[in-house]
Amino acid sequence: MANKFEITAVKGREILDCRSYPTLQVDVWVNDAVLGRANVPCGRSTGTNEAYELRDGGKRYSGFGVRKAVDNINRIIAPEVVGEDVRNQRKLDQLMIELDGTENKAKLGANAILGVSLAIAQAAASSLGISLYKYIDVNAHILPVPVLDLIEGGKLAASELDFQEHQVIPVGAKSFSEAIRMGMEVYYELGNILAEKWGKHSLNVGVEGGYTPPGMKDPREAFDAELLAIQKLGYEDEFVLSLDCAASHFYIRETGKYVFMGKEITRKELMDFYKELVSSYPLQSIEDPLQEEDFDGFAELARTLNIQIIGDDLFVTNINRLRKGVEKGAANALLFKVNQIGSLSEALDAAQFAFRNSYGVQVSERSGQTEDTWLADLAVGLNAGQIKTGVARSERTSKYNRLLQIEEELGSAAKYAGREFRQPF
Ligand code: 2PG
Ligand code: MG
Repeated sequence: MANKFEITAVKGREILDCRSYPTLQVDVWVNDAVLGRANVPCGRSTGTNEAYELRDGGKRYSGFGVRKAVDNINRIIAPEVVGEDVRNQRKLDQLMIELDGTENKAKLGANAILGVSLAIAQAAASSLGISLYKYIDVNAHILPVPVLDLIEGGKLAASELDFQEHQVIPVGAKSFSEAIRMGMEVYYELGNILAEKWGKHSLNVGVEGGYTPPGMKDPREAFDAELLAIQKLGYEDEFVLSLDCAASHFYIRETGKYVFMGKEITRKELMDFYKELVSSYPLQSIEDPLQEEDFDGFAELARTLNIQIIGDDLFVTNINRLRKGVEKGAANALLFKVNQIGSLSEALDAAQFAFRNSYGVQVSERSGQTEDTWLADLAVGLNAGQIKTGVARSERTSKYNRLLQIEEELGSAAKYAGREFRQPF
């Protein structure tokens, strides 16, 4: 008979993400009785330095199939992991990293390794009879502010906006459940405002459920509409604005310029534009304001703007890139996406390194999500204080619904990050 914590089976399978592209689901069985299951997310507006996502190529699913990764899980990883104690997360992650042997997990696939890594964590928590967030940290109690992407552009929407996400954050709410209610009320009200001014096609949504007003090109128009919705509801003191510019995706490497609102502009002009936005709007956070290799530019913005500057494509949840960032003072927050690095323990290393250096951590979805909810548990488990997981449809709301359960489970121990979202304690 296996011991109570022994991994007795590992099985990968191909499933669909929210965009109907294939992704991985992994089952880890403990003692033939307890199941840990995890789905792997995928990005679209990806950073160049992310770990390798293994796809099959060929005709099947237009090349996006993940049968090779499934095979790597079932034939290469499973035999190594079966028989091990499921609570040894770090040891098992290390084992898979060594089995892969490449710098960026190109052999087995970061998607394959991550799926097993997350399913191991889920299985360990279930074997211990506790929630995943408590398994991550016995002191987990901070409910994150939801960073709501209400108007979409860039690579995630068929709109003309260059910035990817025009977000609102309900920092003035008293609890997570109140924050979600207020955020969604703004979402409905914004829908009415946009439909009236920009036409009913505004209500078509992008990948994360945010609106896509036709003809809207200027991020200030997006902010104005959001602020109007916020004001109409009497919430002007309770919300702040934020952005994910995803600037690598409108950067022209050959010229070193950015194509923004139909014009080629210099890095300096873009940085001046951010200054103007910060002085005219309640803007408190900007993700990826510049292209992914511009550590010096990220440092200058962190020094001069006095708001949160988040590195997503800049850091790719990689402790080595984050270390370089900390040395240079580049940005002051990490976007935390576990599949950018490809194992839970390496992602946790990056988050802890960020905290230790007074960087904020925003736990984030990928545009290709699934109905799985481990992201919510990680946000609370890290006491991160901020989560970004889109605004509407079940692959997004499943995380919010899980956070509502966690808030209930924690009861009076729960604390909403609110205005302290950058450093919740
Ligand atoms: C981002 C994300 C999601 P993707 O840039 O932050 O919001 O996009 O998952 O496509 O990389
Ligand atoms: Mg981003």
